[in-house]
Amino acid sequence: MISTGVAGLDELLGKGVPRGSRVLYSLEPGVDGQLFMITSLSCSLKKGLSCLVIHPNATVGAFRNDAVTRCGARLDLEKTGQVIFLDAIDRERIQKSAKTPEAQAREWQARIEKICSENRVDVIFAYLDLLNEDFGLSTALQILEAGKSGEKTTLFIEHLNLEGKKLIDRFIREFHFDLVMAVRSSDRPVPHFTYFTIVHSSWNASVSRSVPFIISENRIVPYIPKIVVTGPAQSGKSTFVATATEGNRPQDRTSQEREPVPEVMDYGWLRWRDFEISLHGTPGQGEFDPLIPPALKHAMGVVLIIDATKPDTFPRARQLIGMISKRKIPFIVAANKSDLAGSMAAGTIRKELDLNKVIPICPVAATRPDDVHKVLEALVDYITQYSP
Ligand SMILES: Nc1nc2c(ncn2[C@@H]2O[C@H](COP(=O)(O)OP(=O)(O)OP(=O)(O)O)[C@@H](O)[C@H]2O)c(=O)[nH]1
Ligand SMILES: [Mg+2]
Repeated sequence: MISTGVAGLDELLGKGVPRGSRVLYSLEPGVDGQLFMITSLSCSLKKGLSCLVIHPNATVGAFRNDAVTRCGARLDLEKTGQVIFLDAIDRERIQKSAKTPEAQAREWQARIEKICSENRVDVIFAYLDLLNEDFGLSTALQILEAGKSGEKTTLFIEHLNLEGKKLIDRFIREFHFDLVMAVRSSDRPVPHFTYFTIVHSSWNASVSRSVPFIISENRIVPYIPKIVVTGPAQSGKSTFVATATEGNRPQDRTSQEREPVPEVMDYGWLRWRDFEISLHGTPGQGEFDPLIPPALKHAMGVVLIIDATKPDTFPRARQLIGMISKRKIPFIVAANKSDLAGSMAAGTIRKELDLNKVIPICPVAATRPDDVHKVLEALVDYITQYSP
């Protein structure tokens, strides 16, 4: 397997992409997604793989500067003989020596074939846009395929997608890419939030995922800016937030990345697997009810905590379910205090709360870290589900 180096992505794919795959990073205009390609390149170099970078838009020097700025000190293209470049200067030479587009395409192909036959090339990182402009999509891809004569050469391509879903479909159906990743932005539930979306994976058809992320300190960080923890009074909300965030020091996110939290609310931050998550716990008493709608605004998911030993609090729980459902926020029910005698079974709770079968109900004790993490896992799984 070849690691993509992107936190969260390798794990979803099953340790990376199989050798010999063709991978597309499809960037939506206006979305800062260039770090995906650079991260994968940097990761391949660190693993000692030999790489060919095809970057007709810029010179090697400009590419290197840009990569180092984006990637911090982590990308060292200088010292190794591990990277070969075809850059803007090569493009200029090809344009001078071959007059027609057909001849130029043949020249590109010949150069790539020559490099790949004279050197070991494990991974090719290619920037598609200018080749696409010069020769059209099919020919541009054919040129890049020239380096893949070795079955085990892996090809990563980045392009700026100006045509949307129609073009993504072509890469899947017409050009049979193994992995198609869209880096896109969405306004729901959080304005301008960016996601990386596995639109297609040939070796694992079941991974269709969309992961919210931010770029922090030159890294791609899967990030869920807001999960709301709510429920009737005394159900265990504060306990849940405290257990979930135990041992995690709050990260200083800028105010743009995280909204201010009223003092009566519980706030906690945690790193879970590759995700950073912030939890916002609402107060239980009815007097704070006006805080709940603003708390639910821009929430990516909700944990509804109920006390499974107190059916008399269920009418309040139903009221909260109404508020969450109205906003179409993914939510999960944590049936708390399952450690106590007389706690109700999930099936009974489902009936009492009139809950649809798709809503998960987890019996938990909010005091136990394992239980709390099980709830977060189920919710993150739910939040990142994606149907193309
Ligand atoms: N046995 C048991 N008790 C729990 C559990 N979780 C919370 N409690 C207890 O339930 C009571 C309420 O817990 P909190 O976490 O303060 O509940 P809350 O929902 O934040 O309460 P309010 O903010 O006042 O609405 C406390 O006495 C907790 O110790 C649990 O898993 N098992
Ligand atoms: Mg509380």
